[in-house]
Amino acid sequence: MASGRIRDKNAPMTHPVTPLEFSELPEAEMRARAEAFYETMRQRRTVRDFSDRSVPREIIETAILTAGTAPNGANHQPWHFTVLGQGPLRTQLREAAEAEERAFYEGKASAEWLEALEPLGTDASKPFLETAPWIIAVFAQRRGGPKPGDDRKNYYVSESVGIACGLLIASLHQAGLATLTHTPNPMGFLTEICERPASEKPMMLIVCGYPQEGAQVPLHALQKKALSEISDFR
Ligand code: IYR
Repeated sequence: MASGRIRDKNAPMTHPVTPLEFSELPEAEMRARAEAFYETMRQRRTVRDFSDRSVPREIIETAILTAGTAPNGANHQPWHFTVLGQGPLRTQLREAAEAEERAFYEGKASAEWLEALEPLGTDASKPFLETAPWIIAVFAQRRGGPKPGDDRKNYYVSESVGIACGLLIASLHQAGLATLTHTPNPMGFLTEICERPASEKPMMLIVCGYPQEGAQVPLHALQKKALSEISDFR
């Protein structure tokens, strides 16, 4: 009888396996590393004013590789990242996004939504779409599979892509860069600008670079809920 996840050596092997590489840390070091990571991550800010200073492409590539390590449905890795450097596509992107944002702020958004956004001070103007050195457009693939070119159903697509975006943002922050998660709504224009298939859903833009000198952040964004408010232990 098989017990738990440990393979019975006499059972026929259904899928290839390899020994887990796992290095256990001394408890003091576990605590210190968890604290240090929290200290790093709590310094992350969503930045809306970007400098046009360049950032090496390799940092973006490594962050995307990091995003690609995210746990995901059946290891189909249902994501695609289109990276837009500075150039004419950015003007197109800005014009298309600002048109949607104007429609949002000038009518589509409910009064409740606009009220929720007030403490952030956002409006339809998105100059960072042209200034920031890199913009990563994230697409979710409803179909795909574990290998490039597969065409099978993907599973837990939003969850998988959401986790990948979290890792991407954490990697860029850890590398010393500022980011902005931007979600113009609707985002259909990204399919065309990035030349992606209609079967992929544009999920978000991750704007990345250095903050503009004198950049400010809304105090509202610094208010984080307490541990007791976001968790319970039973
Ligand atoms: N997409 C708009 C509105 C917006 C919505 C939410 I929810 C935010 O957290 C921030 C902005 C914009 O980018 O201005």
